[in-house]
Amino acid sequence: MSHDSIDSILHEERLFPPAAPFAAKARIPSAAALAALREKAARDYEGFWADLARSELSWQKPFSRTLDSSDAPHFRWFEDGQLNVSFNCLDRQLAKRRDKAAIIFEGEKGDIRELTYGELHETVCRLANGLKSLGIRRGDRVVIYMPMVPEAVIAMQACARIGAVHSVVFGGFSAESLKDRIEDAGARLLITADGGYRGGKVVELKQAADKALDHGCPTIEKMLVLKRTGHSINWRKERDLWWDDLIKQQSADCAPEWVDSEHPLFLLYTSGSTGKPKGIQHSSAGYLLNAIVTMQWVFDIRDDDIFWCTADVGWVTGHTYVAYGPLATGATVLMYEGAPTVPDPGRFWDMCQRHKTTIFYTAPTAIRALMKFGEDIPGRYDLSSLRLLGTVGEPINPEAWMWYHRVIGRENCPVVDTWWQTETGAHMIAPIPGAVPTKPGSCTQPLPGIEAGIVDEKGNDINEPDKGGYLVIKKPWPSMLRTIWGDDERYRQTYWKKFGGRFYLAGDSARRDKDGYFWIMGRIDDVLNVSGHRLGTMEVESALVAHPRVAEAAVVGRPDDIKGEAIFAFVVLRGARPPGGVDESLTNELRAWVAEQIGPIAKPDDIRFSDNLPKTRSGKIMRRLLRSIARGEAITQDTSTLENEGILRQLRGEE
Ligand code: 7RM
Repeated sequence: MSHDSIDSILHEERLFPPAAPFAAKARIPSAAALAALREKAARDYEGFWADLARSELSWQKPFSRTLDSSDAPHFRWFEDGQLNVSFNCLDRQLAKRRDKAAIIFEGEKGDIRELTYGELHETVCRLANGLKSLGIRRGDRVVIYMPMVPEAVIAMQACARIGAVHSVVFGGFSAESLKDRIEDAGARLLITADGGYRGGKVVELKQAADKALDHGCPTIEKMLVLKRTGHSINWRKERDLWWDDLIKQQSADCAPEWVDSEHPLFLLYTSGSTGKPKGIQHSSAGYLLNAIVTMQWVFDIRDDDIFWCTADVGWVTGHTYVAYGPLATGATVLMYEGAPTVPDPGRFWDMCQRHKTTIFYTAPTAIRALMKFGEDIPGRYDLSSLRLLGTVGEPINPEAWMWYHRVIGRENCPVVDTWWQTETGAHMIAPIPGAVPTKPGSCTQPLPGIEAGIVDEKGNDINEPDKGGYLVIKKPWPSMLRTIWGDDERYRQTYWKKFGGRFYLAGDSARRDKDGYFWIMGRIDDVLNVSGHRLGTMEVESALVAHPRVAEAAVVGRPDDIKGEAIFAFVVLRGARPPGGVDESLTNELRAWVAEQIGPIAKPDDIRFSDNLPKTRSGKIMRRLLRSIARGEAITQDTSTLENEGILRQLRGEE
């Protein structure tokens, strides 16, 4: 999105102060308490983070140096300390919470399982020993390609326990995407399941995993398979291994592997402006610290909460707010395997009622989709257990915010709109519910210790209210990404080059209103946000041109009521365009092709065929023009420089 479209965005004036009963019990109970925290961070930035790291993390070896910036843009936090993330999530809960539910799981078909901290610890230890028996060691990469079941978290925790680096690949990604990620990470082990249940269907994970390994992935030695569906699958005896067979012979004791603070905890691939996803590398101590403090500040987590984050563990939200943050704070986390509309669109509310969910965190796209089914559906359920609601992943329109607040929260629950990214590891800009009044559509203000700003092209602060600019973070923070796996140059280029290494470039544009509230406007790069999922236009284009009939493709986003953005593809076929247009079957074939190349989330919603793409004389595709066309807007761009002005009619679908 460009900065000049900002004036058209709604100016929201409604203000929701923290409800007195909520604030009275909140961890940060007032604006004054928050101001004191901010003041401490401003006065002594390193001391602020060092104190939190000492009080919130359990260290095997305490650190003495807080932040080392001598090798910027590589920042090292708590560098000489040692700890183990799984110890911090599990072992340290055992004294007080051994019999407390750590995970409450519900499958799409309604099967329910509860794992206490004691049981979770035991299973994680068994699997960790199992991984060691397969020769997996500190620093080795393990790819996890699983349904949304407790074993996905167990696998992540087991890796953390032995210092192996996990890379979770979302179960909705195709064999091809899985293969690319395995190869980029050079993983030795793949952990998957025979399948999972989602949207009333079986997701054939093992089949996709077989296909990925058949076409490459030479570094993979073993495939560990969890039995979830019990359906028949192909089996390679020398390579494949059942999860249950591996862990049943293992001891339930596994001493944690103490690692340095900076030891990589995980890689997570995310889309950028090229066709190749970036393996975002996170640290151990710094990552966990921000996961913990945001659970406390933003979610105000308490021991009696039932915390439900609906994100899949394949996304960063599922990492920080399913697998790590809730466990590291001793919370009970609710995990759901399936789709929000199975068996009907009351599923989420039914689950909130049955499990007495107190904190509910989901994506705007889900809220908008469920909103369409009307208020009667949530009205049938008792949602009185809820005390806090959250959103993440994309801008939430004030209308959806108000609906969430009124219909789901019964005007009793603060709504926290949390801005952050795969790269930031945890919330960066979000309301602190007992202290910060909220405005529908704004993620409000940066958290204490996070120096977010909005700057112009030169990197100068934009202080004028409502004027858009680049969203940046001006100081390093503990959970920031450390690099892009295997491509440090891209790390420097993507995040640091634009402002000469002074600021972290988030890739979003934003404005700040007269009260200092942040409003996220959208991406400044070629990244789409489809239902809160990041997708590069180049990724979809590369998938399209890999099809034998496609010569060229250009992909843009257009606004969509539910998904936020929809994918619009302009395609030039090889050879002459068939007279009378292209038949529907090719459109369907290309959509299915993209689903196979990347995953169903990347399927173009519209495909328009033309003889050529609009290019400047230097050969650049005129994306702004294509965006206008995809949105059905009048074309205001100057098209006189177009090499081939005559194709405009085709692109508009008029021929
Ligand atoms: C957590 C996550 C990151 C991108 C980010 C934004 C957009 C995320 C919000 C948001 C407006 C929000 N990680 N985004 N949260 N936009 N308001 N509260 O989503 O790496 O997958 O995506 O998502 O564009 O840069 S992510």
